Amino acid sequence: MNIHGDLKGERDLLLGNEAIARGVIEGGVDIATSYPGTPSSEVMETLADAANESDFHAEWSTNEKVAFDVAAGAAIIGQRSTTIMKNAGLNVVMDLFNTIVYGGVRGGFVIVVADDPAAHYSSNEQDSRFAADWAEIPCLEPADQQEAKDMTAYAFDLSEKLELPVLLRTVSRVSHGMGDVEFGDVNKEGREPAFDKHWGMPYRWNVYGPPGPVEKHRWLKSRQSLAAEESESLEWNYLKSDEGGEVGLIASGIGASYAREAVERLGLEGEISLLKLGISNPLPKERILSICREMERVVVVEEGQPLIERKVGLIAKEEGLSVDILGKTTGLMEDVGELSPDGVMEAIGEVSGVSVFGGEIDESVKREIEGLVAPRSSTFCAGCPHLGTFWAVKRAIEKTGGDIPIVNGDIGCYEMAGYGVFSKGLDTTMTGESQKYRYESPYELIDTNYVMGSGIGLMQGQLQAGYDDGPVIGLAGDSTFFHSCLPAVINAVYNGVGGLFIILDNSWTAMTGHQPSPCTGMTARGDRIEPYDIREVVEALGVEDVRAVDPYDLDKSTDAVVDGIERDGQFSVVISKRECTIQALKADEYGAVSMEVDAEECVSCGKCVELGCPAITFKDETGGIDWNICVGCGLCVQVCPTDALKVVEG
Ligand SMILES: Cc1ncc(C[n+]2csc(CCOP(=O)(O)OP(=O)(O)O)c2C)c(N)n1
Repeated sequence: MNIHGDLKGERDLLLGNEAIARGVIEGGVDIATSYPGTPSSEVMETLADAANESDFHAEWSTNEKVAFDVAAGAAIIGQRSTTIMKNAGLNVVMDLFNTIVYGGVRGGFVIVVADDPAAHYSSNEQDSRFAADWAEIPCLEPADQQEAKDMTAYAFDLSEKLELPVLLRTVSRVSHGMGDVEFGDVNKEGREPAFDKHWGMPYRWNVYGPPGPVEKHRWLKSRQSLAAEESESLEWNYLKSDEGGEVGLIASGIGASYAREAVERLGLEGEISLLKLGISNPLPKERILSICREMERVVVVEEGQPLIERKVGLIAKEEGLSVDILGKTTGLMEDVGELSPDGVMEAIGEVSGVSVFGGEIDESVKREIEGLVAPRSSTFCAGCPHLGTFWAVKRAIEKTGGDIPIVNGDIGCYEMAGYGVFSKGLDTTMTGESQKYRYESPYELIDTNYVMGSGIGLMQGQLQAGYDDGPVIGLAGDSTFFHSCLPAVINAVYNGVGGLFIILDNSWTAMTGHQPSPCTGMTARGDRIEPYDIREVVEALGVEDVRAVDPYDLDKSTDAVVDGIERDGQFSVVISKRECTIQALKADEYGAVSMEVDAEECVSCGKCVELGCPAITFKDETGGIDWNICVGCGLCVQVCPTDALKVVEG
């Protein structure tokens, strides 16, 4: 996709994230940083491609905090910068995010956050718009792909005008939806980096320098009236008003697209007033009042928690208006999960007294489709090295006496070892004792999992608290290791805790679409560099007990995990290293092999199925192989207790 250069007036069908990337380019960006995370990753993927042709720096940073700090550093010296992250990434940047605003920025600084209502790809459904309120900075919310591009480009101007970072909040349906986008001008103003220590305020870029944080907070407050003026005249806030109606709509972001569609489907065009908002902070108070003064009931449609709804309620109350503000706080719409066009239509229909018939038709189609599609969860790929690691962990736990292990997982492809898709009849009785559960598939192995880098810390807490009913393990992938495990490894060494930490090094940030990790040996722009060797890093951090194994060698991997578990009281690390199968296949690293199943030898024990490889089939009580996806890794051969499975070269 060519999105760089002078394309003014041309149109293309773009993914929302590509549109944002084009907006970044039109905004005249100098520095763009990101850490991968669905649904935001395509923004940097698109920018990294364009950066080779254009004059700006683009990088995948080690984590979102580093990405944020790098971009902020450039903005302080007058460069236009952007940093892009998924919802969870915003939690990682919170410290500087909430503090840089005390002196603001000189070059436009645009923070792009892709939220994920309905948690399609995320650990939570957080509504990142609240962060903009918290930090007292503007938050723009595009309703479609065109707005995504236009608002991104404008956000740089707004940021420079206010001397504050601007948050652009997108959601999965905008980022991953496609729309027709008309390109605009590229801002070609060359900006030379320049540093002025006392730019408009003494010690502008040093929050502790006089006049200190409180006065700098006062400065931040002083920017709010200018932000409010901008909001009042923002071109993406507009009112389509109906003089005589009783019901009004206030809708923001993707909610505005659904609301417009609902009005059309309900045949209410020209009969209902709609205030479409493109900003959640600060709100255009006068525009809001103009609709609230006229209407008896106002429905607020927004993606996420009822942030605008509550603010509108307050604005109306302060003004002494008797209008009813309806939405998620009143139960008209659910405030978990994501909005849907049908759901918004039902809500508007209910308040307007218009019956909704489209919903029933959709339900029957849905049921028909559900009947046709087999229910499936995500699965490991055939030949995934993580399968070998998990088999080794399972065997090692059994070998070391079983007990009641705690396997603290983390975020990456390996998290599937906690999806529990085949779990049946779980007993959830609450007792005060540790409970032992049998597990049959690798999808039941991970016991705790929350956010990136937390597994190794949880492990240390359990050990420091004296857990001794079984082995305690933490695990993480290579990208996650560099993202947020390094301080926790130092913590383990320094505080003398035990536990086994397994690093599943497949050399890529695989789960988010194979972006490079520091182990890949490649930058965002495709330049080759020396990859990090995790063993060297871990040893340099002071870990004495380190083993590196190939997860395709199940015996050695199991022995390494057993050794790690048996190092009672000593922190040990096992690095399970083999390149992600998908990348290895691309590089043609697998020779031609085939697998044989000897039906005579197969005793139908099902062990091969337990491995969890999707290439294993089990038909007519005999293990078998799906030749279309098998890569000939040989893991199942090692698992089969009767030698019924064999790899045949050639
Ligand atoms: C704070 C945060 N940033 C980004 C993500 C998106 N994300 C999910 S898994 C993952 C890392 C996967 O890489 P790795 O740990 O190497 O495991 P792999 O998928 O390669 O097995 C990332 C970046 C996230 N969940 N949280």
